[in-house]
Amino acid sequence: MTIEPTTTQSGTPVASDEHSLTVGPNGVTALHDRYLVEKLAQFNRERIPERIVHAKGGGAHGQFVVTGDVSKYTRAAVFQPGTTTDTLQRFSSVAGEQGSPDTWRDVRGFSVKFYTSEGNYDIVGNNTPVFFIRDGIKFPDFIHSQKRLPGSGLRDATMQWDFWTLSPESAHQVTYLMGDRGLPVSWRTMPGFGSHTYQWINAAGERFWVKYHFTSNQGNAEMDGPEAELIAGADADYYRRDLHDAIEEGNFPSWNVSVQVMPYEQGKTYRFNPFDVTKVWPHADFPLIPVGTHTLNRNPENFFAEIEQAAFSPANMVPGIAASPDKMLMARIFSYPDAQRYRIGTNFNQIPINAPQAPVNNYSQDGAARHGFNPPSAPNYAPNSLGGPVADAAAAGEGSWENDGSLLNSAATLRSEDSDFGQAGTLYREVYDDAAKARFLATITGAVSGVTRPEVTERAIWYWTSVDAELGASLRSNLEALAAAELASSK
Ligand code: HDE
Repeated sequence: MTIEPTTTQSGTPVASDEHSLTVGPNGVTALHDRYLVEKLAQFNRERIPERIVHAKGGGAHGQFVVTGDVSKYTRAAVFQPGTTTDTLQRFSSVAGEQGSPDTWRDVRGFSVKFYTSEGNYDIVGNNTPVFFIRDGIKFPDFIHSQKRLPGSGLRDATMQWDFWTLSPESAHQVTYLMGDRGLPVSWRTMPGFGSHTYQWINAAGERFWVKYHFTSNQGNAEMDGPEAELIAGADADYYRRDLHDAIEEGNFPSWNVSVQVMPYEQGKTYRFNPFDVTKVWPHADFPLIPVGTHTLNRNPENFFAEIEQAAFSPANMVPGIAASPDKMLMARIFSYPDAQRYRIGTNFNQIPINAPQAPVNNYSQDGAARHGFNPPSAPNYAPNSLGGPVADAAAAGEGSWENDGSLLNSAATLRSEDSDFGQAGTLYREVYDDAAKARFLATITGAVSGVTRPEVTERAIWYWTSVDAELGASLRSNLEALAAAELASSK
């Protein structure tokens, strides 16, 4: 084996890996020790900003194979029968920072990048089908309330419940979060959802509304609170390790991908707002239609290059797939590329993990750390008469929907079955069995007992009473019993 000499970043050999350049063996350090300076300076710049949300995660490469036929709903190449597409998937926790334990109760991110022949398509979803809020303007406030107090830097149950109970549209998602879904056994054993309603457009230009579902072939499995806490202390990287080891052993996790499809016109008249991300669509009305299978089969070789620098974005859409009138989705389409320009840099799409397999043709140029350039003969403006790329609305295949009305800041018009608490109550009463209900009550009792302002506690009891009257009453009596026990022990 030939051992290469260590070099500076500019490729010149250096004198020592271990001793800096000094005046005599005991003397002062020379500032012109360019390797020492470069090494320390480079080290100081190893970290890029962590994601403002979903900071802790892990992921792997995979493949998506279309096994069904949804060509009558979308012309997207990635979903045509028999197509195989390379993918990258990242899983994450929402609120914790990079080093936070994987098994803290949280919603889990479920992001998939499809390197399609028509450019990158990303589904950036969660392991729950709904979200806490329905307008993106509330997102920074929501996240502030779930992260840390600005003064003490501590997490705070009072602000979490203050925000949630003043934002009752959160009830459905908090019912998922405080239920078993909040503590999966692994990323492999949880489902994924696109959560939002998206638009699909077929080859004839007909439009549909769709929701994505990823069903784990490993089954769904969850752990209970005490087990999760033990693991949080023993192995903060529990999920990351599980995924890595499974793939190393050739035990490739997979998910069946399906969609619910709503005819375009029905979107206008359906009994509740089908674009509200706090709602699920009943399967009885919109059964799952199989699309394909997504399998993870290759670990990253370099975590920073392939997972940390990965930029997933709901703005990455392909012909035949478009947005919907979901205000959250529209805000996200701005927010993700913005976060990525800040976190990774202007030219983040040129970084290998984000670069599409499809050709990139446009007139953008320059910017920090750009390394892909058009040939000198290529024009750098449009329109031009030099044969440069020309935008083509038909090729873009973008979606559309009817809009009217004057500009205003307002909630969406309510339909007959729009309610903040209805689906949360159904989830609690009809999906959770008795054991799950008991765990749920114990979890919310523990969480609400951390609230220090009585009016917030009272509002939390109102919130859960609105989800289910019996549940609210049990929460009240549990909290009263806890308070009495505390009083007795302090005497
Ligand atoms: Fe995100 N979210 N989000 N989010 N989100 C980010 O993007 C944001 C929302 C989700 O594995 C950020 O590149 C806004 C819903 C996942 O790299 C940021 C709103 C859903 C990931 C951002 C939402 C998600 C993110 C952080 C309200 C599920 C991790 C850095 C309109 C359907 C992606 C970044 C990965 C990451 C903003 C709401 C899922 C800041 C403004 C709803 C899985 O841009």
